[in-house]
Amino acid sequence: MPISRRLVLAGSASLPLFATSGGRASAAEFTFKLANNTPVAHPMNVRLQEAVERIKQQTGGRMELQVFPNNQLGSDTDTLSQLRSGALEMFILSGLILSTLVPQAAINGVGFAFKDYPEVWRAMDGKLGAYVRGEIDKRGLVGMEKMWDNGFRQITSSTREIRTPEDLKGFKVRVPVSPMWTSMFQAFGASPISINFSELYSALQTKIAEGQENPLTLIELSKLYEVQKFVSMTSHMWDGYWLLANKRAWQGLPKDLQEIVARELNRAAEDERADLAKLNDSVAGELKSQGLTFIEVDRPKFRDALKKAGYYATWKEKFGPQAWSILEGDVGPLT
Ligand code: X2X
Repeated sequence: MPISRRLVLAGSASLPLFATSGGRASAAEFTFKLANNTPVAHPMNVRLQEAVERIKQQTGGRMELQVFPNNQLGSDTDTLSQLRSGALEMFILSGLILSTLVPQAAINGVGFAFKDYPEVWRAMDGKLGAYVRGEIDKRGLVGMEKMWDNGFRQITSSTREIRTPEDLKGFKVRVPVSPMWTSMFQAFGASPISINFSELYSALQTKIAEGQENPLTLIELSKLYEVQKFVSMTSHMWDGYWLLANKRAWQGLPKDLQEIVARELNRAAEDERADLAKLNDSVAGELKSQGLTFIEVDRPKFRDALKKAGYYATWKEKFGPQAWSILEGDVGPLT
């Protein structure tokens, strides 16, 4: 295992989830592996584990899901390849990273598009989500109906304090591997570096990147506060995860099992959303006590900077009129 991954894993307090089901022969008729990038203690993995139990019970043991959290099967980029080839049956992946395969899946990441969670869920549980799922389907994958929350993203730094868009000029910021992220931080005049989440902690520790951006919950659970000093509350985009299945694997499941698996995973996603909504209220206090300095910013100024740089015009063009009008139908005019 590369050193950087060992560091990330050493940062998580618990054992891998699959330890509970591994190490013995499975009696199940169907076994799916399900990967994700969040730490074991993240509500995603807590709620997945509950869904695993419910699915096992409701299928009378015919269906077993084995959960691999924390990028245990590899970086997000590698894991997406495994999902496409069928080496892996299920993967929970940010729509923005998925956009390297399904370009329209980046649409929820348009900067400052959503003002709050009610607006997010109305869109993603409604027309916009259905539209993206249709695009996912065209690429040989299946997207479950309910997205999982990652959150509104905030910028952290170990060097400078980001207070205004100008402070981002030349800022060496790690971004996930996705054109949407690179383009946004280029529009701010920063120097974005694409790095997978599995390499993030060490990239910050060794100062390959000065900063990064993630929701507060992940900053806490991945212990990024150990290697960062400041957090600027930009909420510059909302990021969520699609629960994806390899289409051949999914179609190989009998209909009754498909129904149970989809229902229970969708229910787990809704539970995870509620967990994160609660955590949002408490996690800032914890991060402060761990030494992170919070900076409140004037968000419209950041949005104006993107507008001036032509960011919205570029993405309107890339997504095309159909997708853009669905998004604007949910959030109001963007350009
Ligand atoms: O890679 C990230 O920063 C993360 C964990 O937030 C995503 O999955 C996009």
